[in-house]
Amino acid sequence: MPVERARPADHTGEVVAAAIIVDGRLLLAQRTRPPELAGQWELPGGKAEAGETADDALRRELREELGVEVSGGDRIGEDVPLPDGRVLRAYRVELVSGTPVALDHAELRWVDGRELGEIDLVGNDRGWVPDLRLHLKGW
Ligand code: DCM
Repeated sequence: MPVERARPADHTGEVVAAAIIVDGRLLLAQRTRPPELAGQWELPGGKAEAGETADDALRRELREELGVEVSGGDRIGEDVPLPDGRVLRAYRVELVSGTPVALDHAELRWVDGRELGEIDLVGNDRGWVPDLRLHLKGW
Protein backbone atom coordinates (compact mmCIF):
# COMPACT_ATOMS: atom_id res chain seq x y z
CA MET A 1 0.00 0.00 0.00
CA PRO A 2 1.45 3.42 -0.90
CA VAL A 3 2.38 5.59 2.06
CA GLU A 4 1.29 8.79 0.32
CA ARG A 5 -1.86 9.05 -1.77
CA ALA A 6 -2.68 11.66 -4.41
CA ARG A 7 -3.96 15.01 -3.09
CA PRO A 8 -7.65 14.58 -3.92
CA ALA A 9 -7.63 11.21 -2.16
CA ASP A 10 -6.03 12.83 0.91
CA HIS A 11 -8.85 15.32 1.03
CA THR A 12 -11.55 12.70 0.80
CA GLY A 13 -9.78 11.00 3.70
CA GLU A 14 -10.29 13.90 6.09
CA VAL A 15 -13.15 14.49 8.48
CA VAL A 16 -13.16 18.07 9.74
CA ALA A 17 -14.52 19.22 13.09
CA ALA A 18 -14.99 22.84 14.14
CA ALA A 19 -14.07 24.39 17.48
CA ILE A 20 -16.24 27.52 17.63
CA ILE A 21 -15.41 29.40 20.81
CA VAL A 22 -17.20 32.58 21.85
CA ASP A 23 -16.64 34.30 25.21
CA GLY A 24 -14.82 31.27 26.61
CA ARG A 25 -17.51 28.77 25.65
CA LEU A 26 -17.31 26.04 23.04
CA LEU A 27 -20.21 25.11 20.77
CA LEU A 28 -21.15 21.43 20.95
CA ALA A 29 -23.78 19.63 18.89
CA GLN A 30 -25.75 16.55 19.89
CA ARG A 31 -25.71 13.73 17.33
CA THR A 32 -28.86 12.02 16.11
CA ARG A 33 -27.12 9.15 14.27
CA PRO A 34 -25.91 6.45 14.02
CA PRO A 35 -27.77 4.81 16.91
CA GLU A 36 -24.55 4.09 18.80
CA LEU A 37 -23.58 7.81 18.74
CA ALA A 38 -27.06 9.35 19.03
CA GLY A 39 -27.33 11.50 22.13
CA GLN A 40 -23.59 12.09 22.37
CA TRP A 41 -22.06 15.52 21.79
CA GLU A 42 -19.44 16.49 19.23
CA LEU A 43 -17.64 19.35 17.57
CA PRO A 44 -19.78 19.89 14.45
CA GLY A 45 -18.28 18.94 11.09
CA GLY A 46 -18.12 16.06 8.67
CA LYS A 47 -16.39 14.39 5.75
CA ALA A 48 -14.52 16.48 3.20
CA GLU A 49 -15.72 15.77 -0.32
CA ALA A 50 -13.38 14.93 -3.18
CA GLY A 51 -11.27 17.94 -4.14
CA GLU A 52 -12.32 20.04 -1.13
CA THR A 53 -9.73 21.61 1.13
CA ALA A 54 -10.30 21.40 4.88
CA ASP A 55 -11.34 25.07 4.75
CA ASP A 56 -13.91 24.36 2.04
CA ALA A 57 -15.26 21.41 3.99
CA LEU A 58 -15.55 23.40 7.22
CA ARG A 59 -17.39 26.22 5.50
CA ARG A 60 -19.79 23.86 3.71
CA GLU A 61 -20.46 21.62 6.71
CA LEU A 62 -21.13 24.51 9.09
CA ARG A 63 -23.40 26.19 6.56
CA GLU A 64 -25.33 22.91 6.20
CA GLU A 65 -25.37 21.88 9.85
CA LEU A 66 -25.59 25.22 11.68
CA GLY A 67 -26.59 27.82 9.07
CA VAL A 68 -23.53 29.97 9.77
CA GLU A 69 -20.59 31.37 7.84
CA VAL A 70 -17.15 30.80 9.37
CA SER A 71 -13.54 31.69 8.66
CA GLY A 72 -10.14 30.74 9.95
CA GLY A 73 -9.07 27.23 10.51
CA ASP A 74 -6.00 26.85 12.75
CA ARG A 75 -5.54 23.25 13.81
CA ILE A 76 -6.31 22.36 17.39
CA GLY A 77 -5.55 19.04 19.09
CA GLU A 78 -4.13 15.86 17.64
CA ASP A 79 -5.24 13.94 14.55
CA VAL A 80 -7.65 11.12 15.33
CA PRO A 81 -7.40 8.06 13.04
CA LEU A 82 -10.85 6.66 12.28
CA PRO A 83 -11.51 2.94 11.78
CA ASP A 84 -12.47 3.46 8.11
CA GLY A 85 -9.01 4.89 7.33
CA ARG A 86 -10.04 8.53 7.40
CA VAL A 87 -8.46 11.05 9.74
CA LEU A 88 -10.47 13.34 11.99
CA ARG A 89 -9.00 16.83 12.51
CA ALA A 90 -10.24 19.74 14.60
CA TYR A 91 -9.89 23.35 13.49
CA ARG A 92 -10.52 26.53 15.44
CA VAL A 93 -12.91 28.68 13.39
CA GLU A 94 -14.52 32.08 13.93
CA LEU A 95 -18.17 32.89 13.35
CA VAL A 96 -18.47 35.43 10.55
CA SER A 97 -22.24 35.65 10.28
CA GLY A 98 -25.36 33.95 11.49
CA THR A 99 -26.43 32.38 14.76
CA PRO A 100 -25.89 28.62 15.01
CA VAL A 101 -29.09 26.57 14.71
CA ALA A 102 -29.32 22.77 15.02
CA LEU A 103 -30.25 21.99 11.39
CA ASP A 104 -28.77 18.47 11.49
CA HIS A 105 -28.34 17.81 15.21
CA ALA A 106 -30.77 17.25 18.08
CA GLU A 107 -29.53 20.25 20.06
CA LEU A 108 -26.71 22.75 20.46
CA ARG A 109 -25.01 23.78 23.68
CA TRP A 110 -22.30 26.28 24.61
CA VAL A 111 -20.06 24.75 27.28
CA ASP A 112 -17.32 26.12 29.52
CA GLY A 113 -14.26 24.12 30.52
CA ARG A 114 -15.94 22.37 33.44
CA GLU A 115 -19.02 21.41 31.43
CA LEU A 116 -16.83 20.09 28.62
CA GLY A 117 -15.37 17.59 31.08
CA GLU A 118 -18.79 16.44 32.25
CA ILE A 119 -20.77 16.18 29.01
CA ASP A 120 -21.13 12.87 27.12
CA LEU A 121 -18.70 13.62 24.29
CA VAL A 122 -18.24 11.20 21.37
CA GLY A 123 -15.18 9.08 22.06
CA ASN A 124 -13.24 10.42 19.06
CA ASP A 125 -13.41 14.01 20.36
CA ARG A 126 -12.38 13.32 23.98
CA GLY A 127 -8.65 13.59 23.37
CA TRP A 128 -9.09 17.24 22.38
CA VAL A 129 -10.48 18.29 25.78
CA PRO A 130 -7.16 19.47 27.31
CA ASP A 131 -6.32 21.58 24.22
CA LEU A 132 -9.83 23.00 24.01
CA ARG A 133 -9.90 23.88 27.71
CA LEU A 134 -6.93 26.20 27.27
CA HIS A 135 -9.32 28.51 25.39
CA LEU A 136 -12.34 28.10 27.70
CA LYS A 137 -13.37 29.69 30.95
CA GLY A 138 -14.54 27.91 34.07
CA TRP A 139 -12.17 25.05 34.84
N1 DCM B 1 -16.90 12.36 13.77
C1 DCM B 1 -16.41 12.40 15.07
N2 DCM B 1 -16.31 13.58 15.73
C2 DCM B 1 -16.71 14.72 15.15
C3 DCM B 1 -17.22 14.72 13.83
C4 DCM B 1 -17.29 13.51 13.16
O1 DCM B 1 -16.06 11.35 15.61
N3 DCM B 1 -16.59 15.86 15.84
C5 DCM B 1 -16.96 11.07 13.05
C6 DCM B 1 -18.29 10.40 13.04
C7 DCM B 1 -18.26 9.62 11.76
C8 DCM B 1 -17.40 10.46 10.83
O2 DCM B 1 -16.62 11.29 11.70
O3 DCM B 1 -17.56 8.40 11.96
C9 DCM B 1 -18.18 11.30 9.85
O4 DCM B 1 -19.05 12.17 10.54
P1 DCM B 1 -20.58 12.35 10.11
O5 DCM B 1 -21.29 11.06 10.41
O6 DCM B 1 -21.06 13.48 10.99
O7 DCM B 1 -20.56 12.71 8.67
